[in-house]
Amino acid sequence: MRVTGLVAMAALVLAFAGTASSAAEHEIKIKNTNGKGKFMVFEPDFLKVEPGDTVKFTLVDKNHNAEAIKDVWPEGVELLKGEMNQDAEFVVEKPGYYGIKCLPHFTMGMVALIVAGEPTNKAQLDAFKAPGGAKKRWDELLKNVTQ
Ligand SMILES: [Cu+2]
Repeated sequence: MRVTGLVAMAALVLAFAGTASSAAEHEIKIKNTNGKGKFMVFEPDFLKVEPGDTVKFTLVDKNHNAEAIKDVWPEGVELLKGEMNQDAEFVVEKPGYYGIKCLPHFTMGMVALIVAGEPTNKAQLDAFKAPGGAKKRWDELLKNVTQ
């Protein structure tokens, strides 16, 4: 009787956890400008998500793409590789820091950072050196991350 009760309770807890953690969808726009003097932008350029969520990149302006910064990407998760002039999306399969770049505008600072759950790849984040003009914006993004 006692065991049956425990099993029933465990089933209830699992059922509740299942509904509570239903995956969400997030959108990042790919744009030429944010309208406030910032050019070549992902908007938003910082997102907090949960593992299992989907992140969609919507192309607003042409001549951009969205793809993984492979040095800041959890091991074992397929690298995002959006085509030029296309929307893109990926499922955030694991906790971690996910770096995003637009390939043609990477060095101009067209970058984004996604944090999922409790990241385990902080070492990647610490080791990564953003190139050229991306450094300033990348450093701004890092301020969102609790040290
Ligand atoms: Cu771009």
